Amino acid sequence: MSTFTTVELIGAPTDIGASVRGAGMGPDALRVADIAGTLSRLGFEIVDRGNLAGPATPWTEPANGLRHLDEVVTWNRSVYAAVDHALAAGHLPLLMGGDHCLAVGSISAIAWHARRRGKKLRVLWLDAHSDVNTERTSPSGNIHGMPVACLLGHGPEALSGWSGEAAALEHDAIRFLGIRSVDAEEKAAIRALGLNVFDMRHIDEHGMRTTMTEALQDIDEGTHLHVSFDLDCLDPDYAPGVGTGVRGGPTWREMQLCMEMIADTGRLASLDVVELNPALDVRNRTAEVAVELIESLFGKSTLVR
Ligand code: 6HN
Ligand code: MN
Ligand code: MN
Ligand code: MN
Repeated sequence: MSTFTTVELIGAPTDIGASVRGAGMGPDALRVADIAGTLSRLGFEIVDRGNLAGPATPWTEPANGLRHLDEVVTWNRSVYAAVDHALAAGHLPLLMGGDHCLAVGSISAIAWHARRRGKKLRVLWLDAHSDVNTERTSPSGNIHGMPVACLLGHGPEALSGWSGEAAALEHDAIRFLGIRSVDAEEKAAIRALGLNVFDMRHIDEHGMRTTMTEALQDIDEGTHLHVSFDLDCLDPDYAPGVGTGVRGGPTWREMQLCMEMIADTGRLASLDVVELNPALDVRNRTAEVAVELIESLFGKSTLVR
């Protein structure tokens, strides 16, 4: 379904932006769940770049509202370079996190390439959380709650401007899906910035099909479509292996439809899979569910017709 023939797997084994340990084991859990074999059976060439190296997580308290800022910057620099390299080679980068702070490096590199190629960048942010905190609003200081603010040009300076523009994303380039845990000041930011949020109430009332039709409404031939898939988007009944799970998310089947409708656009050009925490998982179930969903995202169809 994608115009890409080669998928490049990039492992970023770190929990540097979180305060729960374990997301650093995400890349290998996805490999154990056979992410490479699954995508190759769909007809893609797979290049596994292995795991990036980076600083250990020091587990210190936040300083000036930011936990582990220097290490978060270092990890994101490596992610930026790896994603940039994959895109330059004409490959589809699949970032295996790691926690969600890594989307700063990933999406900044993608925004730089999309702009150079004259593509319209659209990002689907599949998450229980809106991740739009800043060092001034965050209740935790955890940078995995801030990547959207960074990409919109409102985050800490050290994580801003990486795409070559003040903001990697225009406020209307990102659509949030599955949101159900938003801090009070994040709500104010969402309103002030005019962000496009399809929260759980919206999915409950309109269903996944209508919601996805709305979320994908302006995707066309000129679009670079990026999916930033935080596994806590799913209901924890289906995806227990996450550090900040929130009840009341989409079911396995609803999430499958979401992925199938994205695949149908034929515009998927890059992907982050983040927040998988094998230390909290049950027999690698969440990694297996992730691979099943990624399979649909890359065009496996359950349609019989
Ligand atoms: N994630 N809003 C909370 C915070 O600490 O800022 C939770 C963030 C979770 C982030 O799951 O990617
Ligand atoms: Mn997230
Ligand atoms: Mn989340
Ligand atoms: Mn704007």
